[in-house]
Amino acid sequence: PGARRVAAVDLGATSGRVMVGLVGADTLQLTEAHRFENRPVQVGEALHWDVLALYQGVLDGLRAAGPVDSVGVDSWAVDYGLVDADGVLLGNPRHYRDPRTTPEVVEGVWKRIGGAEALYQATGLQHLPFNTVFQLAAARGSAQLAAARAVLLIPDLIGHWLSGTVGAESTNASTTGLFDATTRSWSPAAVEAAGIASSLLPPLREPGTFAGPLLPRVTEHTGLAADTRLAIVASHDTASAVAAVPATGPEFAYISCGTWSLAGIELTTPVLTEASRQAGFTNELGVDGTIRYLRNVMGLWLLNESRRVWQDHGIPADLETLLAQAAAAEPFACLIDPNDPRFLPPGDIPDRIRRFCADTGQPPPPTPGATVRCILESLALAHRHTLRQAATLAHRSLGTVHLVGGGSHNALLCQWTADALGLPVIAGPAEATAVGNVLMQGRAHGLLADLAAMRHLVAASHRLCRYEPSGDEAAWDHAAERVGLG
Ligand code: LFR
Repeated sequence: PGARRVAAVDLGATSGRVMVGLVGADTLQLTEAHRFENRPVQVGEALHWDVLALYQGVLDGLRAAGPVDSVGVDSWAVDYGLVDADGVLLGNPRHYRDPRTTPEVVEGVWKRIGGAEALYQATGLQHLPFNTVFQLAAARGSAQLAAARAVLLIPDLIGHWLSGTVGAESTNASTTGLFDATTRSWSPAAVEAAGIASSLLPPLREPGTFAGPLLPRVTEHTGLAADTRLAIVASHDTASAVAAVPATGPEFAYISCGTWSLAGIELTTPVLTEASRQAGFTNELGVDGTIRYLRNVMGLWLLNESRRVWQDHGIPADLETLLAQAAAAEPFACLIDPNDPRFLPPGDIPDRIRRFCADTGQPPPPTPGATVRCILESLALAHRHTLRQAATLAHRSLGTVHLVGGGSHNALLCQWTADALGLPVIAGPAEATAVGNVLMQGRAHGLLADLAAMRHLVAASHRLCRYEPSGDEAAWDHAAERVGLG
C-alpha cells in the first residue's frame, strides 16, 4: 500500500501545532500546517487551560492541513475535562501547575489506600503532586464533580469533540495514578482512594487503532472529507516522543526534552521496588506493551519561564544571546537541584534560583547569562543522575543516549549532557512527539509493522546530531556531589 497523508495534532504547554505527515513503509515527511499559542489563564487562585482556544487552533489547523486520511491527537498528560450526562464540558480544565493539590489532599489519598507505598504498588506511577488521582481528590465534593459523568484526558476531550466518541487512550491513562501498570487496566484501589465513582473512567482504547469518523459538523467546518477518521495515537506526548526515538539497537536511554525532561529507559515489565518508588521512577505505558521507566526532570521550563519573567521586567531575553552568554560564563559557579518543588509553580524563577543559592551557601548568579548557565549545567547533572539511577534500578547498562524534542536544538545542553554522562548523545528529531503521532497513524493504516520499523524509519529519514563526551567527567562528578545529584 502507498503512503498516507495524516494530520498530527500536538498540544504542548506553550503552543499547539497541527503537522501534516506523509507516512508509508519507507516514507516519513512532516510539515507544519499551523501553530498557535497556548496561554494558561489564571482566575483567582485557579490556573486553567484555555481549552476552547486550543480547540479553535486545532480546527484552524485541520482546515490548513487540507485533505488527510486520519487525524491523531496528543498532548501533555495528567490533565482532564469533566463532561456531564449530555457530553458537555463542565468548566475549564485545570493546569497541572494549579496549586489545589496540597499536601493535605495528597496525604488524604495515601491514607485511604494505606500509604504511598500501596499507591505505588497499585499504579507504578512516580509521585507528582499534580497526578490526576490527586487532582480528582482535590475536586471531591464540588458541584462540578457531582454533575460529571466522564473524566476525559485532554487528547480524549479533543477527540470527543472531533468524533463524538468517548474513551481513554492507554498510554495517557497510565499517567493518571488511577491505572495499574501491571494489569494495564484502571486500578479499583486507586480509584477508590481518589474518592470518585469508577463509572467516570471511560473504556480504555489502544494506540494504533481508529475511533471512528469525524463528526459531520467538523468535516464541514474544516473542509475535510466526510470519511476522515480519528486515529488513536500514543496520546501522551512523551509516549509519542519515545516511540519516535531513532534507536536502532536494544539498549538505549532517552531524554524527551521540552518543557519537561523525561529521562529514562524502555522496559518490558514494570519495576515496583521500594527503591524505585523512593527514587521517584515511573512505569508509564509505551506502545506495543513497553514500559516507559523514567523520571520527570523539571526541564526547559526553568529557562522558558525565566525568559518570560525577564521580558516582563524589560530585561532582554533573546535566546541566542542568552546561550552565547551562558557559554562564556564561569563553569559550575552555582548549581541547583532542578526538581526542587519551589521551581514547579509559575513565577519568578531567577529569584527562586537566587534564593536556592543563598540557602545552599552558593554565590547567586550575577547575570541572566550566568543564570542560564546554572540552569543548563544543573539540567545536565539531573539528566546524568536520572539515567544512571534508572539503569541501576532496572539492572541494565546505559547504551547510547537519545535526546529528542525541542531541547535537541540546544547545543549547550546536549554537549553538557554528553560530558556529564561520559556517553555520546544523539540529538533529534526535535519534533519527536509529532513524528510519533504520525507513525502511530501509519500503524493504524497498516503501513508499519512494529516499534522497530517505526524507529528505523525515523533514523533513516532524519538528520541527527551526535555529541561526543569531552572527557572531563571528574569535574562533573565533583559538581554532582556539590548539589546532591551524585
Ligand atoms: C510532558 C508531559 C510529561 C508529564 C507532564 C505533565 O509534556 O506530558 O510527561 O509529566 O507533561 O502532564
